[in-house]
Amino acid sequence: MTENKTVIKWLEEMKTLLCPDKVMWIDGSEEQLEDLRKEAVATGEMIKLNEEKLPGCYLHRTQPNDVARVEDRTFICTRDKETAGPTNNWCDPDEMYKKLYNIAKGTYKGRTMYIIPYSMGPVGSPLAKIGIEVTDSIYVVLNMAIMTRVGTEVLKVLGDSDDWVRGLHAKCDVNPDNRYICHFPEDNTIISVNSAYGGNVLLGKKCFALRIASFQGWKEGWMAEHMLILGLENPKGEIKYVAAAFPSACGKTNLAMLIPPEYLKKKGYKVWTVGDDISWMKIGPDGRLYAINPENGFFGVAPGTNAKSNFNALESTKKNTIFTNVCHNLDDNTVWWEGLDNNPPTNALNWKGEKWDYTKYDKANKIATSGAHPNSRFTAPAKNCPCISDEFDKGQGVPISAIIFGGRRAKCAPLVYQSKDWVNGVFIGSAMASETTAAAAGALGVVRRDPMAMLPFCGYNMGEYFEHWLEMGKKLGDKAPKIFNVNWFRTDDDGNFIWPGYGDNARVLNWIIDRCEGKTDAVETAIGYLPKPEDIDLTDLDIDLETLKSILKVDKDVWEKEAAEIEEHYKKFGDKLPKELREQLNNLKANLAKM
Ligand code: GTP
Ligand code: SPV
Ligand code: MN
Repeated sequence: MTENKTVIKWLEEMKTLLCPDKVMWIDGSEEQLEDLRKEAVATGEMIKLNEEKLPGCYLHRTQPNDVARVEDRTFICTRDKETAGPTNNWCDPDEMYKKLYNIAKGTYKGRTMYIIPYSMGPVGSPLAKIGIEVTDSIYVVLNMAIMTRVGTEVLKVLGDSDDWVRGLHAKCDVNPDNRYICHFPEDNTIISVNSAYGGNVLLGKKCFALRIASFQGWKEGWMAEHMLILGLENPKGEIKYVAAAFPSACGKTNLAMLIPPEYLKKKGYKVWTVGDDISWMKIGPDGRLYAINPENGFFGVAPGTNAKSNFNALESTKKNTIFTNVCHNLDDNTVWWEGLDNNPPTNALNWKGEKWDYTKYDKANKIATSGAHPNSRFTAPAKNCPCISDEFDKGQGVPISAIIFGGRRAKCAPLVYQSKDWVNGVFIGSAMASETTAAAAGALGVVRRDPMAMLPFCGYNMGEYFEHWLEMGKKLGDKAPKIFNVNWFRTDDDGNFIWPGYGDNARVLNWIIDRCEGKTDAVETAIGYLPKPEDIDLTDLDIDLETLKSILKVDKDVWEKEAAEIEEHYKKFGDKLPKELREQLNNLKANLAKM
């Protein structure tokens, strides 16, 4: 398949280590993928779904102990511990290679070693990068073939270059006590053992496109971010692009594909999706920031996805999609999840493959009683998406007008506000917090600081990462995107969301774009510029101005507590915390004191 000496050498090492019975290069052809699907169905690894209702779709279940990313078993292995920084698990690379090679040794015996050459970003794009993943899982091959561009073409583009990311995945016996997701950014290498779930094993995604790529971006002067990218088209047909960073399961896929409310649709507003999870951004020849989506598909959260909340995501899943850990409707061999509709199947298997009784569903104990796992997912080709952007496949990137941060905050952050400038925006991103979700193993609903939604994904010292953001701002100067913060998740005293969210978030996007174009005023507050309440259009909504005001409120006491928590959060970074951010915190405190 290739004469690239660096590739051949590494693959020889892998073969010697793993001892596969067979070796198969993934060439990207439909015939080869179809053979693999058939094989996976024959072994029970995947279930073929109803060909009429869900053509080309499959269901896969992972082990019940292997259903989400495992942050406590994710490591950044750099020679110097300081390089990994205070927010990552660290281990000495030599020690970790030894440990992982011991775990993986001989585990491909009786199995096939699949070699997947893949491109993150359109093949040949100046912003794209190449990886090779070896795996013993057909599920991984088939998912990678949706999520990335795989095959022979990629090797042609690579030629004899050594600029590619090595990825070893070995399922082993899926033992959680020996599960490790390890990154060696100084060697462009990823090793993942004892898992077979999504973000742990589709090595192009979080492992490469965020952890390794953020490190590369730091060294090479670009950015790899946990951001969706969308284009908002106005009635004149102009499209403005924004990138938004929200933590896992906080609404990126939903915002990326939103359908504006009827009154805006009628005027001619429309959203085009460029990406729903990851953004690679580089300064273009005109000095603006350009973004590509390095992925080729969506690995989206299934529960809550329905024709009303996210029509475009649901449409994307109707063909050639792999469902993981959803509920299996045995009556018509289709799939179901909580929030799809109000008709749970009566003859069904839950995400563990057990007979499921929907009447026993208990919201307080979802893992045990739900049909679909709360972190169940669909892997759908991007080209299925009815609103996929024309720019998606082009590879030169789209110019970003605004960067938006956000998270789940029941009380603190207002619906939307704008930073005073880039440095203030970096401060807002660095101080971001959100309630934890089912996307990672661990406690749910706990507020944690998640800077730029990158806490689990930054491949180096987060203090240096903040500095890198500040540096990018200096290079961008007055061409820098404007930075905003949003929060769709403010709740009332009964715990209900106050803002309707989903498609209605277009109302907030419009304010953001208006601000970027200098078309609308704002109110200066202690934390940044807030909208004048009447500037958020409430047409056809049954929210009154008073309710809107309540979610635009900056509460002095709440924010003083927030400032104290940010101070605590900042302590971790020691002398790596850029002094500009320390000044920003002091300014915030001074502004609050004046309130
Ligand atoms: P990852 O794929 O884990 O990175 O998640 P994501 O950020 O793409 O989140 P996604 O869009 O899949 O949404 C996750 C959950 O948030 C789903 O249950 C959605 O229904 C819910 N959600 C998304 N947008 C909104 C919103 O505007 N308001 C409310 N209340 N919930 C939302
Ligand atoms: C996330 O958790 O942010 C995801 C899913 O997008 S995973 O690929 O598992 O990381
Ligand atoms: Mn994500």
